[in-house]
Amino acid sequence: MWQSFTMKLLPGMAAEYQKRHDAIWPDLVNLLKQTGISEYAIFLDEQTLVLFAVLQVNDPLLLHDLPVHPVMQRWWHYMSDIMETNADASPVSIPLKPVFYLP
Ligand code: RM4
Repeated sequence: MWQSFTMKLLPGMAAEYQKRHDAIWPDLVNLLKQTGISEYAIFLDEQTLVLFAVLQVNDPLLLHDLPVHPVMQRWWHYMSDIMETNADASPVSIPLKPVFYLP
């Protein structure tokens, strides 16, 4: 099933955000794949700095343990200087409601 959410980039960080994702850690890719995630894409609204994320996940329950995994924690801390984050360094994230799908 599809999951979608927004995050927020800090001003002036678009190039750095792109660079870090171009060099995404193989460990993190493995973790996301093992969690059943595929077709994960993130788009940037350059006007508002809203990051729109969309991904496919086999079983959303598997996402439960992702936030506490050491690799995820390390990535979130690494990204926390260029994104809006919560106190635990996770990105401020707003889940989006599905309203239309054309298969
Ligand atoms: C994002 C953010 C998300 C992560 C992706 C790969 O910038 O940290 O939580 O899933 O990177």
